[in-house]
Amino acid sequence: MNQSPAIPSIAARERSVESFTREFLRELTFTQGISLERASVNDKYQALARTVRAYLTTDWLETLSQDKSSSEKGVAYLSAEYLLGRQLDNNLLTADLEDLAREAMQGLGLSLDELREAEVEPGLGNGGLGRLAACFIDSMATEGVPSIGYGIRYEHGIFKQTFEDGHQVEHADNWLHMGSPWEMPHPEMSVEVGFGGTVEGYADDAGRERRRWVPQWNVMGLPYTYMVPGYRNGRVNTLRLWSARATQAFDLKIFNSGDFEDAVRGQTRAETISQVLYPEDSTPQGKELRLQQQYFFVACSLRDYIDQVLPAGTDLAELPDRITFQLNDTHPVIAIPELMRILVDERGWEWDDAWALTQKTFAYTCHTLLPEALEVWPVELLGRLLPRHLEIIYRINDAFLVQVREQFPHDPLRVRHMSIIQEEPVRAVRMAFLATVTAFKVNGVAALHSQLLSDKVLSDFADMYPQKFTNVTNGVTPRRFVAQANPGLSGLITAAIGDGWVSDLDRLRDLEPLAEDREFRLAYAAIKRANRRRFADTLMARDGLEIAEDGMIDAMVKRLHEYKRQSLKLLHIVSLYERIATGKLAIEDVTPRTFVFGAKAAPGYVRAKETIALINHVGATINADASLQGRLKVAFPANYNVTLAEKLIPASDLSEQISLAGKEASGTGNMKFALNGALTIGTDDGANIEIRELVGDENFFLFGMDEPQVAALQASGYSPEKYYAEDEDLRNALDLIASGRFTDGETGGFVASLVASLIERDRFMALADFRSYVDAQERVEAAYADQDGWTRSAILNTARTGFFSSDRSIRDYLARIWRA
Ligand code: NBG
Repeated sequence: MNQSPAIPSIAARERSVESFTREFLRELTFTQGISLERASVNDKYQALARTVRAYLTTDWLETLSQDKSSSEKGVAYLSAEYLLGRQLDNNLLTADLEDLAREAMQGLGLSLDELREAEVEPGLGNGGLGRLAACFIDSMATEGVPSIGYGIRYEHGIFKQTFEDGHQVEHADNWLHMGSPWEMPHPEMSVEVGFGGTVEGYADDAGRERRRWVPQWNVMGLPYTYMVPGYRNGRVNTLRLWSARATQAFDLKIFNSGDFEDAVRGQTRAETISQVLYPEDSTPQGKELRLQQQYFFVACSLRDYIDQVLPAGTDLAELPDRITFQLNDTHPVIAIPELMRILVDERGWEWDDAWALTQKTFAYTCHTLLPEALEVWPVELLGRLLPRHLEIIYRINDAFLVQVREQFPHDPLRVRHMSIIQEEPVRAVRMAFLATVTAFKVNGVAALHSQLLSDKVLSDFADMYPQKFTNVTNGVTPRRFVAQANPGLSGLITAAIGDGWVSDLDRLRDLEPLAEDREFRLAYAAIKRANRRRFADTLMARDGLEIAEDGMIDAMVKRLHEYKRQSLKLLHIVSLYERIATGKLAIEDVTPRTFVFGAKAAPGYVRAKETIALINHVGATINADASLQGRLKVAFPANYNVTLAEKLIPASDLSEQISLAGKEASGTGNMKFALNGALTIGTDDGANIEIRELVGDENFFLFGMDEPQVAALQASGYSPEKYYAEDEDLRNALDLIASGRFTDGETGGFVASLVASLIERDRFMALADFRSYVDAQERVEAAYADQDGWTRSAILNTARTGFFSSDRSIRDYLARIWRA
């Protein structure tokens, strides 16, 4: 056998402070060209990050070569978003380098904590879906799954948010302007991707009718590799993000003729593709550039997988035994016709063989229940940008509809409902249907969600292919969201039950008896307080916001969306304020609380932006009211992101998960809060249901209608006016907002439009659930009055939610989908 030269290693042999220091200085001096004396904080952070990266590299290279020679089936996770958060802390933790790095930095007179604050988080995702992808790649590495994540290296991630007079203002997120030390460009692995043009028919040598796509323009996909270390297990997987470049920097002929702008036009068009992340979550915008992004990254990824990851010469017929392409929502679904095109047009396969293989290769995860969130692409646009792919989709649909007619012979309506092509209001391709028809498995992301997918959203498909549908409840990585974010709690847990929980979160169960141990409760409560101080310091440093020394931290952090019902939370706060102001409630009887909001609104989502403005105005009024000082406070730090979440979640007492039942597919913030010992006030929605089942009714504040009740109310005709008329507190709260009390007397504009939309339409039934919510908040106050009892419940939340580790999600994916 051919022995390849050993991969150079600084890892196992040289885990000493001296060699770490030497590596660090080498990076600073020779890679970055700066001396320690003259280096800025950012320079030192970059050198430190590169040093840590160097320690990971050996294992990464070994993982690559090991996976190449192994026949174990792997996973390619296709996702348009990865909301990674900061990398340094996480890599120090997983590679077990924290102590070494701290000592080495100390030896040089540097502070590790100061350097880690210099990292700009890569915000390459909008919210839950992108953060889930980041948790999943972490867990795939920890669970030892040979896998590769594919996505887009957006030049600009999710926008930076500031407030002006309470209104959201968006700024470009220039996260790369100081360079990213974690990525490695691999230009030699660039891939060319075509767009536009025409399709030609021709006869091949054997006289067979063939089709050939002749694109009109091309771009290059340049891969950037990120390493994804498993938790102290020697595996380091790959995340490969694509950046779009022009195939030709500029047209020399045009340039020489003097038209400089025209000469670089092609370059601009190409590089626009990976310029910016679309900031819409849950409501896709159907823009041409978005489709370009989607096709760009999946075309690069399939090509990369086939040419670089598969051992050379592998017969593509082996594909389903080698890999599953997991489609993270509909964003990468155009990969389906792309694989068909590669097989049929480029490799000369027969259609039926290609289709059989494609159906065994893709699996699809759906992340929504909102009908408006299911992506459709107008036929006109798809045909212009990807003419051959449209032909392929038509052919898939024709064959599929024949099958539907065979199975349901007297049901023309069903055929119409199930067609991959919708006719109204414009002819368009329903990407979720294309994914469902093709994939060998379709999963929802929490038990209720998966059930509603088969019963409602995709019920026709579930009738036809019942065996395709399955559930995998989401999870979160315990490395980032407990071990790293909450070192105090981690230390306490490890002292009590050992450190096995970090990669086997079910072990948290062993904490249960300690809920009855007074010493343990005191220690747990002390950690909460310390986390709270740390969060308060962060808010002061970051936003100049001051919060009270004690009292409850009540947090609602998530994207701003009507279905999530930030407005219901706001009505509760306004109602409290109104009842205190009018003497119905004595301030001494109200639990001191800091209401924390964190939320970005999609820039074009007017109602969501109005809600942000109103929250800020109500907050300003409450915070300025001397009689409420030290009792009630509203904190809405701008630009909520993963970095802030890591400080807020461990400090929180109450977690607000108050979506209208049947609308939140899962939620994952809910899991992070519960693990860190915040009690949930929530509806019977998404993964809240599973949280409540696990922690027990007595440790969870349930309120509101359940999904069948919502459906029944909808069917009987929902009238928000009725609730407004009948509930005095609700009416007073809405009237107070409408009166301009929070908006300097301004009663028109966004105030009027928000109030009217709630009273007249209230699409997500906030008014219907108001009374039940306020009652539940009273139960919260009563429970909180018994601090020791509250801590007991908090401990039980931690002890009983190990199920929500993303390691468990990945094991479920393996058992139910990837190795089923
Ligand atoms: C979101 C859901 C959340 C869910 C995450 C991750 C989209 C389209 N969906 O409820 O709204 O937790 O996906 O599955 O962003």
